[in-house]
Amino acid sequence: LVNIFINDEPVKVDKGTNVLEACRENGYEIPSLCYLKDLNTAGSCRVCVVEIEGSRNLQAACVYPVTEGLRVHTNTPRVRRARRRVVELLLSEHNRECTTCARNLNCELQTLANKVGARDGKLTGQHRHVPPVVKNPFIVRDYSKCIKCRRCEAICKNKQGIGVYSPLYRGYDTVIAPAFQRDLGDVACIACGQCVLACPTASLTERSYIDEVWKVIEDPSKHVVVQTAPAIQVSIGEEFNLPVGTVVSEKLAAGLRRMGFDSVFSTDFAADLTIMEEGHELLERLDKGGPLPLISSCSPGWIKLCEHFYPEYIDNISTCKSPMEMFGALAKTYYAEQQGIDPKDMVVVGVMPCTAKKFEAARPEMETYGIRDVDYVITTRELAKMLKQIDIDLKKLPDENFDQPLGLSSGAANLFATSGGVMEAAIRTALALTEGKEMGRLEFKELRGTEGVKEAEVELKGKTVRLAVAHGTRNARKLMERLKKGEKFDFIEIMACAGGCVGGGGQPITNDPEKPELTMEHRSNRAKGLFALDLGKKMRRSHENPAVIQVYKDYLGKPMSKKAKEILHTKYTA
Ligand code: HC0
Repeated sequence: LVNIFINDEPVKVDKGTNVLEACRENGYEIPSLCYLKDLNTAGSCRVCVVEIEGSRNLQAACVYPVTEGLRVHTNTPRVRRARRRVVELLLSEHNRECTTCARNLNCELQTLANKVGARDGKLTGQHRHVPPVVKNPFIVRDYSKCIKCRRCEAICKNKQGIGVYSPLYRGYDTVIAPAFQRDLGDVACIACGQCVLACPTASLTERSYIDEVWKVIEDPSKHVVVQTAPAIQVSIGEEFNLPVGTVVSEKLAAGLRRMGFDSVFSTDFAADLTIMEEGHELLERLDKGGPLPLISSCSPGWIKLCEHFYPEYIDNISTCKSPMEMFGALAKTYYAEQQGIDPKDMVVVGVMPCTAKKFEAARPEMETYGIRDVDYVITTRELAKMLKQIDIDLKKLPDENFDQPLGLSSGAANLFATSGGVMEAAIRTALALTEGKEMGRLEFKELRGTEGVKEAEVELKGKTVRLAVAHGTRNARKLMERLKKGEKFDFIEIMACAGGCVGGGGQPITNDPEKPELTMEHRSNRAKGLFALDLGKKMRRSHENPAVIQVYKDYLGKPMSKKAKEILHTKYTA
């Protein structure tokens, strides 16, 4: 520990920490815009300036290390004036359409301007008025709102291990963008949206489909089916001031019904279906000797990573469509047939914690018998906005069930949204199927938790099967490099975002400069809600789901049947 003085108060802080962290730990809410703990310490925004005794200039607290006896002053008139001026300068070139902005009331710059009392009277610089770039189906870039904090660059490079952003040009003309300022859809971006989570303003936002979804809901000629991903039930509560990880499945069903969706289902049902298909695919590949390892296919960011960086492993990816796509395909075939609805009049909307799901829904591979599987994907944030638009406070809604049959799910399905969950669900079923009886073991703690790459072994059909789980593409790349060096695994789960889908780029964004939503702690708290859901269910294995059993009986025959392959499987080409 190191002894320092903050505003003349003696405190002990960890050696190696910076002044910003030291102050925050001791109750001083030093503002920041560019700083992200362990990810971005550029010291570029200068809003965290403090006075350090013995130093002539004000210092950026985020890059100033603590040393024995250091004396810091956080609230002198000079500090207050400087912070206010810095924010006013940022505002002087910022597109200040705050009232109509996607991040209105949830913008760190807006909050900070209010906090430091910025009024911007005299500083009317050259505002940027370039229209937002709306070229791809997942992320919109608005350069007129970029404050060049470079958090997007830091998270993409340092956390995801990709690095599509860098600063281009100089001075006022500087932009943080992909090389040659190409669109994110034209570079190796995997659409994960972690940059959207990190952006303090609305310079990066999801491509919103709110208006399109209201339009189809209002169209009486359309039967609009909504499916919500497993992660939504433990995260949307945050948008309504509920504690992180609060399970709101039943209120979610009630809210969606009140929005006017014709059928209110859950992607979790299709997660169970995925286990049936992927479990059988694994057993088939183990029997036939490959291609192994089988690698999970539900995370579209991971698929994109594989296509860009590891095309030689495309055949290892499971041919199963993701649960979201399986759901859409089944809704427009089986369910449409059951209900006597022309699939052309059915619209499937996915509510996902993920921006890459918007990309996935638009992929040419994702259609069945010439009809698109999923028509629109909206994020957790977009759904919360829509609910608020119609005056719904989610926490005050009554509990209602999802519609049947595509709304029923096992505890295993709920786990899909957490890292290791797909693997745990698959192993539960694979063990039970190969042993010919229900196996006692349900929980695989070695596949849970925050470790970047997790490994385990199970005995399947008298064979030792090596399993690996990676989350966050930086960790995924480490695992893929091990494969390239010749390490052997049989089954791998990869999720593009740290923590799995609970940490997706479409999840709630706080206005807290410490960005808790980027931390594993926050994401693990969301996952706790899913583990509790699983634990509370009688039905904890996917193959026990009676709705899934019925679909096979009525329609698909058996897993990996010709029909199942036509509807539920696909093939990627790099
Ligand atoms: Fe996921 Fe999924 S678990 S990818 O994270 O597999 O987005 O929540 O919906 O499709 O089920 C996201 C979450 C899904 C899919 C499921 C899988």
